[in-house]
Amino acid sequence: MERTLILFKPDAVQRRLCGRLLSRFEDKGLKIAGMKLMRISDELAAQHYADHVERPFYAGLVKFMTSAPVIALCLEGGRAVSVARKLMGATFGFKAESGTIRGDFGISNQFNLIHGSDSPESAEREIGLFFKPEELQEYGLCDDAWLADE
Ligand code: 3AN
Repeated sequence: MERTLILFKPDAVQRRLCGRLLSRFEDKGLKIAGMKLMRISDELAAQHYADHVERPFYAGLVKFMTSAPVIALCLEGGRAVSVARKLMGATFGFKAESGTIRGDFGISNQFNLIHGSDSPESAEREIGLFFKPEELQEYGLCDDAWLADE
C-alpha cells in the first residue's frame, strides 16, 4: 500500500469542483486516509515548494496557493502515487489529455486545480507537512478485497 498527498488548489475550491475531483479518486479505488479544508500559510507553501524556489514562477505560485482555502487529502492504495498522477494529467491544462482532471477542467498554466506527490519519497515528506499522524486514519473498506490483487 502506498500513500500520496493530493491538494485541491484554490481554483478547484473556488470553482466548486471538489466533489467531482474527489469522485475520480474514489471511483478509481483509492481510499481517503486524511482530508481537510485549510488555508496554506506562507511558511508551509515555502516548505512544500522548496524545490522550486529558484524558478521564475515561484513567487506567483506561492501567492496563488496561499490566496484562498485548499483541500488537503492523503489518499491510499496500490501504487497510489502514480495512479493519482495519471488521473491528474500533465501539468498544464491546455496540454493535459482529455479524460484527466487537468485535461477536462482547465486550460491554464497556473490554475491547474490539483497537486499530487511525484514520488513515494515526496509523498512521505509532503504528507508529514500537511497532516499530523493522528489526522490520518487506518481502516478497512468493504470492497478492499475486490480492488487489490496483490
Ligand atoms: P506538477 O504539479 O505536475 O508536478 P511541477 O512539479 O513541474 O508540476 O510544478 C509544480 C507546480 O508549479 C505546478 N503544479 C504548477 O502549478 C506550477 N508551475 C510549474 N510550471 C509553471 C509555469 N511555467 N507557470 C506557472 N506555474 C507553473
